[in-house]
Amino acid sequence: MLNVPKSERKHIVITGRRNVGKSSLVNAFLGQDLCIVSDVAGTTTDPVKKSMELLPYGPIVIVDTAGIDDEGVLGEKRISKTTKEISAADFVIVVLDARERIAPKEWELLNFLNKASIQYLIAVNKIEYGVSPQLLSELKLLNVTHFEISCAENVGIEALKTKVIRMLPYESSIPLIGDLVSQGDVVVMVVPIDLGAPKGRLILPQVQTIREALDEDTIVVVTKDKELRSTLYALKNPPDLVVTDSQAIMRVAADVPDGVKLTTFSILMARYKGDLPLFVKGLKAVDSLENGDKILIAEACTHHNQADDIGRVKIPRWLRLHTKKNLVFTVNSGGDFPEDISEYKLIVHCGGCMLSRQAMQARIKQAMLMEIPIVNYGVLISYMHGAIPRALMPFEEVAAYWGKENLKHN
Ligand SMILES: Nc1nc2c(ncn2[C@@H]2O[C@H](COP(=O)(O)OP(=O)(O)OP(=O)(O)O)[C@@H](O)[C@H]2O)c(=O)[nH]1
Ligand code: SF4
Ligand SMILES: [Mg+2]
Repeated sequence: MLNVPKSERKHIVITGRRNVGKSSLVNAFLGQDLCIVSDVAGTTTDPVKKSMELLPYGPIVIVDTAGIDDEGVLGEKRISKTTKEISAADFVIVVLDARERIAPKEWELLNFLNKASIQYLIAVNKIEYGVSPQLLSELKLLNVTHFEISCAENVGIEALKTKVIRMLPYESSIPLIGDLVSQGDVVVMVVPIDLGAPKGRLILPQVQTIREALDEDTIVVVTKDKELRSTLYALKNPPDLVVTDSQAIMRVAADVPDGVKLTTFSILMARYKGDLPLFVKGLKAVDSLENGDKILIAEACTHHNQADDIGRVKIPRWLRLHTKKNLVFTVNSGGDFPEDISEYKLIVHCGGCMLSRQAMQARIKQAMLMEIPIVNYGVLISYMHGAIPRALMPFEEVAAYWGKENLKHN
């Protein structure tokens, strides 16, 4: 299990008010005293993560957090760290004190979990003191799964674990390309080697797509955009699928025969890490942008900036040209996503190849909660180049949605 990277394990986050027994529950889950437990409210200050094997489910990460009712400036910082962990969680356990009714902060938390569609259950702890009848009736009204436990007396922990295992999201490993191809298919991958390409290697989405296509026993032909025509000419039959770098989409679309499925690495990534239908929906916002609107360009890593950098130069230029509006761009790069995104009218995210799916999903969730449209580089570039219907062709449902919406510039 040590071979399973942290980013690919399900994250179970334990949350609740201070002193309710969150750290005690983490220890009970682990069967060891890893987290500090004390009757001083606010003992846990930073998230504590521990990898473990939750049998028979498999490897998970369990996350202890600071209380959601922490106070003062430091308290607020701790709460915002906790919120971040919760947003990125695959599953949340909300710990309540059996003796008390649901407090306002706990109602807020439950509303947040419901709004963000995060799976959770409630653990009512310290039941040896008796369970408050008011709490029980509130829980009944809420209609949420709850478990009565005592960490001190190790009561209900095994049943809670079993329930968590049953409720943990089904591991749907979304393929990059696997479901679009079959054994023996010929897949042409177009990889321009220009100034923007890294020296001596291909970028991660290209490598991953090639590998997955090979795993599906397809015949992979890798070529540059310049040689695409001769490549197609050299093949006995038209290929079953062509995947290109987004920036070459128009040139490539002109060379690939009409009936042949064509898409981009970035659109494959949008589906794999992000949410392709949501990004396509996000395109609606592009044509309603106004002068002075703020756009967040989010890059998940801090790569070396090129003279004609895609996020800093090309996308702002194309968006200004496309909308004919004077837009204001902010670039956020690296592992941290801004906590406050309320000022933006649109988020344009990179492919997120360095992010775990879960972290990418947390960013998407944040945008959805704030009702801010979000797109990714590839989807937006294809749209601005008029290539969206073509690049969505392999994804029937999304293509149908696009067709139905009858968006402008289509
Ligand atoms: N009686 C009883 N005490 C418990 C139980 N679970 C935890 N405690 C006690 O409650 C106190 C708080 O426990 P913690 O696990 O530190 O609580 P926490 O929610 O992590 O608290 P913070 O880190 O301060 O937010 C400690 O004194 C624990 O021993 C339980 O089931 N029954
Ligand atoms: S994480 Fe984003 S910015 Fe960094 S290389 Fe991947 S796609 Fe590009
Ligand atoms: Mg604690």
